[in-house]
Amino acid sequence: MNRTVNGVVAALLLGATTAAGAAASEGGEPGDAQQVSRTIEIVMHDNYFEPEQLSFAAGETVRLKVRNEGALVHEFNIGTAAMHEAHQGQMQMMVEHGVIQGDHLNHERMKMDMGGGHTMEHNHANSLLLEPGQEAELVWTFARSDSLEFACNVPGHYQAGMVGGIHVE
Ligand SMILES: [Cu+2]
Repeated sequence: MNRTVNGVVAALLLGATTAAGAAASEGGEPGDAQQVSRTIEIVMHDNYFEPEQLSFAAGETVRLKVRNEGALVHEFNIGTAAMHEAHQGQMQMMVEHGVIQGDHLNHERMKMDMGGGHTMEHNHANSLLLEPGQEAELVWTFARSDSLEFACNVPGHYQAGMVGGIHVE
């Protein structure tokens, strides 16, 4: 891999770090499991979520239990439309580098050193990346917002309808 490509990847990962930082102020922040008021189950399909809308009270801490019942790798990500768009660039790189391979994740390639201490690992407080059959959860405290969405940013999935509204009041 040449330096130019490394530079592009590092820039994308830095961009993603900024987007995740924005999540803490725009969409809320990782919550304390002791404060959870309820558990919401979300199912991923190819390519939509069930349910398609979520509603929370501002300041509410919930457990979001996400299960992938589709045949493809899917993401669950809390953010604004602009944050999702920025993250889609990074997910595109993960596909181009063989980290996301349709129905599975290549964990070896995830650990690949991209230069500058960056890897292709998908570690974001506001997001889960799941293979078919996998289940995981996020504990999240929602901040008041009128522009939040939950979405899958695997290339093409958001555009195919894998996005839902989050209403926080
Ligand atoms: Cu998806």
